[in-house]
Amino acid sequence: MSDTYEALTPETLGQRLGGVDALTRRIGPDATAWTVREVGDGNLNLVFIVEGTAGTAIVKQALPYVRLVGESWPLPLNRAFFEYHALTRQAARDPGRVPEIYHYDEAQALIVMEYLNPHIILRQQMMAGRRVEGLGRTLGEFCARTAFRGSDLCMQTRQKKADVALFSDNVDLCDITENLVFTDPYFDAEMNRHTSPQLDSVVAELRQDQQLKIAAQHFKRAFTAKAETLCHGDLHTGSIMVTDHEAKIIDPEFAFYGPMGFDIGMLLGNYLMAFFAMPGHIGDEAERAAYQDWLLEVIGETWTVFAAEFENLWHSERTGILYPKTLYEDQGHHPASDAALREVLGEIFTDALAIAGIEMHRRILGLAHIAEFDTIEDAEKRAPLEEKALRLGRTLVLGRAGFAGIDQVIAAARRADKGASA
Ligand code: SR1
Ligand code: MG
Repeated sequence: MSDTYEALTPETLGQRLGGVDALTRRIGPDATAWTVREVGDGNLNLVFIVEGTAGTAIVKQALPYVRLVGESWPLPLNRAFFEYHALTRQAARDPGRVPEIYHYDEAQALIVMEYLNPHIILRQQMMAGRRVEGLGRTLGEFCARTAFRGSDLCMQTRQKKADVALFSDNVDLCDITENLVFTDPYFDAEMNRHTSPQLDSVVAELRQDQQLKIAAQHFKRAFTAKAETLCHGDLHTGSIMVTDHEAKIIDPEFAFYGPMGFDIGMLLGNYLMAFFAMPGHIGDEAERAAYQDWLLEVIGETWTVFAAEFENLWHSERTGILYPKTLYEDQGHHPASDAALREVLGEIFTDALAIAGIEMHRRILGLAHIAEFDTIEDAEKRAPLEEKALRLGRTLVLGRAGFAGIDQVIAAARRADKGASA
């Protein structure tokens, strides 16, 4: 491949990647026999499924602009570099949970990786009312393992600081989050959109809420400055691929060093939005109620497993500079270690709740919406569901410290769904 970047097309891919051994070994050497389909439906990149006589692979290539918006919004190609480095770290920290990488080409901003089949995007699975066995466990473990093992609780400080420096260059993708997630939803920003006029009054109410704006910026400050761990950075249900029995995590191009509650918080926010959107997807009332119950179980399990796995790692892998065992266990101060763990987990929990609420706001008020709501064509039907999510989002952000545990979050979601105040 040349050193000069050029976007691939289904027509050129075979000729351009036909000499890449790592690919031909997996899918077959005769590139003229490959079938190539461009299937990218995300906001940023090209994604090709490449099928050869011996197998299939994914080729993901960054575009020099935001695909969702077009060439008027340039975006650096180096997001492929951060995705590649994040994937290698996640694979080491939670083996088997991210696609295997076959090949990375920095100049072409492309990653050749495992084709997950018959997996589909979790968001689609949820809209179809289908469950995923063990989803909460898998995601809880993934979030705990990546949060803990990427932090100063576990890593050697030199390695961690080098990694913070490496990922600190992911400026442009962080900039997207800083604006689209933490700021734009809370004022009338140019690229925003919402269901109008149905939501106009609730949107005005939220944008008048000065405490909410302070809280959103508080968490933006945490996003920019609380470099606790390597976060996936965009862990919504479109970044998870599933079968009925398995989940894999994809797409960490937004990776950055941030708060340990960031990924799990974004995920909880997306689960909650799926929960509220269900009347738009499952018509039968009993079936819908059962599926919503399952979504709430997943919320409970994701957090419970996160906390349990984090605790397990606290006891077994606390080898970093923070809360060293020399200061606690080695002095016989086990209760202090347990109290410190509770404090850390408590802070992660409140951070996560606030991030969940902010994520719910930005997906309904900002530029990048989610299919659960957007595919409900009737705005009269969509708006009340979005409003429930907006209101619970506000409660999570402002009332974060008042939630004693995940069961109270679940109870608040049920109340909000019934139309009572969250
Ligand atoms: C302009 S990019 C919009 C959103 O898409 C990505 O998946 C991230 O969630 C980002 O915020
Ligand atoms: Mg993505």
